[in-house]
Amino acid sequence: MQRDVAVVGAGYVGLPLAVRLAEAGRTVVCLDPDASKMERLNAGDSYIEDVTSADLARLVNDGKLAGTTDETELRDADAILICVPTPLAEHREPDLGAVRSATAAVARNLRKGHTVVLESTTYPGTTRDVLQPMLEEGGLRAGTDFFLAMSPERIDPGRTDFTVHTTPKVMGGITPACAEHAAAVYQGAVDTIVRVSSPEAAELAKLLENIFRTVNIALVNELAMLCDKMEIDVWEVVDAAATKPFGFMRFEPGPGLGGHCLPIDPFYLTWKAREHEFSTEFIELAGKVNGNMPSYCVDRIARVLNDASKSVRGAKILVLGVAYKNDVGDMRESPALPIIELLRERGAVLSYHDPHVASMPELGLDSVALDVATVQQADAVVIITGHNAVDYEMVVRESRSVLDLRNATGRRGLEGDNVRRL
Ligand code: SAJ
Repeated sequence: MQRDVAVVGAGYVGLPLAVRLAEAGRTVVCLDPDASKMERLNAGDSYIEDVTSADLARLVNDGKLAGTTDETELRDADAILICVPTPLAEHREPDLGAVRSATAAVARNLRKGHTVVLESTTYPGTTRDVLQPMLEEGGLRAGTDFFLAMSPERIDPGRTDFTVHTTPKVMGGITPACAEHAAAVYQGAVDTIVRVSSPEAAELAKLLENIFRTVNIALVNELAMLCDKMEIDVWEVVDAAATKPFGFMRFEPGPGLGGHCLPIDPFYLTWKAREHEFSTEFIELAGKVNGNMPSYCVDRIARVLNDASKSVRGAKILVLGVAYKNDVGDMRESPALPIIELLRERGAVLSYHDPHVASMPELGLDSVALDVATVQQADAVVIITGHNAVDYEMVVRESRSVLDLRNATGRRGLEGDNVRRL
């Protein structure tokens, strides 16, 4: 069946993109190796928080959207968008395995007239040096027989103020004709398309966006450690600096850097820069500072217990919030994991409450109910992620000690002699 667009990889990036394109009138097929996900998609049963089953079912029933595990369906699509993960491998080098297998599937089904767009976050040169040769192996040429471009995804799970529709889309083609054809795929589905001169510019723009965040988060994390020594409230300092209406952007200290983007994307550039004998100092320093935050926070917890004449060994510690950021259930690279492991190594007895994470099988823990008894039994309560669906007023009232790593209490006006903050 002929379709306008095929989306390869129907995860937290691919599915919302496919839904947006279908809502904009395109006929879309999602190709994903996970048959259970494709069955759920075809049944109108969403597996992605940002996509409602109602919207999905409507588009599927209208014949606008379908899921498949059959790569030959790529042949009948006019455009193919690759939205697969780009993790780091064992030695923190890029792992393009998913990108290569997706590209190989596209190459096996490539035909004249196809437009192929890479959306996955990656180092500059991936589209030209990895995808283009693979796609041209069969004899077709990018720019004349088919069209190849890069347009980095900017999906922020859970965000509602900016969506696929309203977030500007950066687009760089191997040739101008490639850029033209790729832009046409998104025209009408996204409000703004920002053309850049090459795929490399598009690849690097996305990395800059996320490196900018990791470096600035590391800056405030370093400041938090200095403020602790200087007995200055870093949260008050950040609040004050953030009153500057220009030339400043608010970042907050925390227990470390989690998620599927920030801890990973910058090291794609670090790896590529080495080819040019270039060391990305800011990225590596930020990685060190942010990577050190979990052990720094464990030392702060030990100090809180020590102030109550308690040792870490045998202390009952209740962790509030283990997801990588507020109000999501995603655990990827969450700093809660190393913090809990380090506390356990020192002999603490851990429990946690997270309204978005029912269990942590890798640690053999289930989320406990947050009630007065649970809070009172803890020698210390540690707020690692400041979810909104937590009764911080009760926590402050009933806890012996609270170490708040996110200022979840302070921003709610909750103070107490038993409360310490990062
Ligand atoms: N964090 C801090 N302090 C801050 C901001 C974040 O410690 O001031 C921590 C968070 O707790 C989390 C990690 O950093 O552990 C990453 O947080 P994030 O707000 O950057 O959220 P992400 O990882 O979901 O980043 C996504 C990215 N989106 C894409 O890559 C398309 C990022 O580019 C967005 O800027 C970000 O969402 C966003 O703005 O929400």
